[in-house]
Amino acid sequence: MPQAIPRSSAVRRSSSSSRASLAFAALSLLAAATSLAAPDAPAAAAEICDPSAVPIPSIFDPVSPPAAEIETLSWLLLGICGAIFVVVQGALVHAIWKYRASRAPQTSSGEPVQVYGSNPVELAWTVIPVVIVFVLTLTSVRLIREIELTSPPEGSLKVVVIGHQWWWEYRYPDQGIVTANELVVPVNQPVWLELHSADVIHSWWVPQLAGKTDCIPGHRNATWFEARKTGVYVGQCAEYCGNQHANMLLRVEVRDQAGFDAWVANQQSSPVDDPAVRAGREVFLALACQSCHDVAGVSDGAFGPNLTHLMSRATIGSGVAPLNLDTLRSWVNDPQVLKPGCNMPSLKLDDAQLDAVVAYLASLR
Ligand code: HEC
Ligand SMILES: [Cu+2]
Repeated sequence: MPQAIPRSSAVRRSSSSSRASLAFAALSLLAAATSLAAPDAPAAAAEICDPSAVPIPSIFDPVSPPAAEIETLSWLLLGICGAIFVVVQGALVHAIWKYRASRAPQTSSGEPVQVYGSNPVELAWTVIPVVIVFVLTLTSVRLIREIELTSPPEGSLKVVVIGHQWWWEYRYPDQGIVTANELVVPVNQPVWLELHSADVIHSWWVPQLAGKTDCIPGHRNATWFEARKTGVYVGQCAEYCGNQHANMLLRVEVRDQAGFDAWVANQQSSPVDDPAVRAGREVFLALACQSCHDVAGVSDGAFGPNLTHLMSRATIGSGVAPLNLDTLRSWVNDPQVLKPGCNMPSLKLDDAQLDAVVAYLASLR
């Protein structure tokens, strides 16, 4: 059984390929969902779902203290339940064998001898479960107290998470950053998440970082994690929230401090204003795009994802496909192809408009 990981020490670097089979199947589900949903979409989805590209989200490969403590408790639970299983099944097999009909002492009526009441047995099956439940209660309460903090850990980065049907909004109030779908954080710094919802209940769950926390309309929830290893960690919306629930990928990129600072500086910069793509910006402003999307200093729609630094993201449509010119064009032409049922309509642009808008969006680095 792995050791509990103290907050200050490095998280065990396990190569978890042998445990990958235990990992939950979010990624393969995602792969299935996207390929079923999008028969003629650009060949794109496979890349994100390639386990060699992103680690399979597994509670057995924690890289953050809350996730590590959950793993420890899970092993304890599995151990106790496994022992109960062995004892109960063992007693059952033993009884079946020992008291089989051909060997049982028979009474004159042909019935086996009936035995009523046994103090030792009744005591055993009362006291032992009470002790087990007591131990599990205490360990669970201790864990909840440790990982469910009521205020941010010292020195934490604050991020507001807003669940939308069917994408994630991330706001960094202290940095003045608003972005979507991809959370970027520094390694070895606590991250304090404040979770909200714009519509229905969603649930934020990146198994390698922390436990599930719901995003509830009209209610503020909070959770935290501290990634101890750089890399990309993924998860899924964990509360059914409508038809594109399966396409709310959670993607967290943990960077070293310099990489994070560079990301922050880029996000804080004004959107690129390239004269070569002004025509596209005009189309963007002339159509309904601007009423749903925010591009800092250009438009201030708030219904859809912020597009100010769209191309700094690796995926589009909350992980439904990698972000590149093909998927971007397909998306703007008709988002319903890649993500059927999503809340962006096709605005039926003609080819010239489409070229112009895509060129404009592609400039938003
Ligand atoms: C009715 C509101 C609405 C309009 C109008 C609209 N969008 Fe969207 N857009 C959305 C929503 C909602 C999403 C998120 C969909 C999802 O991922 O489920 C989105 C997603 C996007 C994305 C992907 C962003 C990302 O990071 O995944 C791009 C790019 C985009 N829209 C561009 C446009 C352009 C260009 C136009 C105009 C031609 C436009 N949108 C018009 C609501 C709108
Ligand atoms: Cu959701």
